[in-house]
Amino acid sequence: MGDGLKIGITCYPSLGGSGVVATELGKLLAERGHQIHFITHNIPFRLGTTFQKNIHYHEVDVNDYYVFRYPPYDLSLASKMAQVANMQNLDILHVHYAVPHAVCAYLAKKLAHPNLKVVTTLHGTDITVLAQDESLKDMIRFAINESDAVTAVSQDLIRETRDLLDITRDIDLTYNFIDKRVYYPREISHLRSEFAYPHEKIMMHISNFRPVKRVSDVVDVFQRVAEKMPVRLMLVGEGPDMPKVQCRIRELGLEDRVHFLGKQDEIAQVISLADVLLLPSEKESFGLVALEAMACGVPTIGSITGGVPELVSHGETGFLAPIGDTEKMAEYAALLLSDDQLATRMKEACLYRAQHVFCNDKITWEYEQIYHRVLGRE
Ligand code: GMT
Repeated sequence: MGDGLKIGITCYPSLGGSGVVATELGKLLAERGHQIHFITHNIPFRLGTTFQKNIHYHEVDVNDYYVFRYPPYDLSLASKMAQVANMQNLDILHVHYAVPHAVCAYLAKKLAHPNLKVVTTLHGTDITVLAQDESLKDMIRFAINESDAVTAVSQDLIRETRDLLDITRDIDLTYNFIDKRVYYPREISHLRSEFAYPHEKIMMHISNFRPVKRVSDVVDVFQRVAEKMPVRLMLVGEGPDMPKVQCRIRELGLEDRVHFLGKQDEIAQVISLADVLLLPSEKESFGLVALEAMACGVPTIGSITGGVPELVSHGETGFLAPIGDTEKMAEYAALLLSDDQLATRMKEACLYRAQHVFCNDKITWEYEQIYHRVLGRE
């Protein structure tokens, strides 16, 4: 096992980019010889079901004694973290998403052996939404200040954390990453013909269809482009705004040109079908799906918000416009989809940027440096 560390990872196992990043990081660290212990209420969905060396899973059981109106998940989690830390002699608890995980890790650290260190990774809404809630603000600030290291997925999120919580401590920037063995342009010509004729271009949106994603803007951009050229829209994912979006598509008479794919697991394969990804979000601290698209050679047209401008290089790997400016986004989309040379140039730039700036080896190494630093083993 050599210099391998023993690392407990806690995340939301069943939804969102933060769970994906935490799980993929755990898998990569395990490949590098670290012992990884997932401490979650369900098996993280990206973990898969096959046996993987160096990966362990510890399920958090919540006590639902009849006096509880709300079973105390946070206490069960903290207690499980401490048990696993002691039983496995963990070096690090790495928690993804501050609420409640960073608070639970603080409690666990008090209960566990004295050498345990806590690393907290902030992902976005744990700060941009929850830290605005006065009933949680002080608790989040406390847990961040008490962590041995804190990382955030974009410069913008670091800035917002400082502004909203008045935090002055160091926060490390660790961008999200993709596994380049999984995310690369797939050979999908056989599939593409199922959705579009050869002369048509494919626009795509992938999200959880929450209001923050502004999926109505996706439809608006698509309608504007469809007036000028033959295009199809593929919508991937599900969520609360889906009925509204379906209704709008019917009102506009666009049903024949829109494909609803629902939730999909093989994202690299699905994204490879697209000529452009649309991400017009109101807020996005990073925008993992735009990175997944970039790694498959697909440019993104997105909004200027949060960490998106740090990820999508305007004019090089996609285009950015102000939030809600669907006219500008449609203009960029039409430009990209009608100029093959520009599309090829952008595809190459996407592949280069994904592999050099956001590749798994680089970011995993950065996390390892942080672990070694907090353990005083630099
Ligand atoms: O907002 C979501 O879609 C879920 C949320 C999460 O906790 O997974 O996403 C946040 O974390 C992702 C992974 O770091 C980022 O790519 C998303 O941009 C961020 N979402 C927001 O900031 C709204």
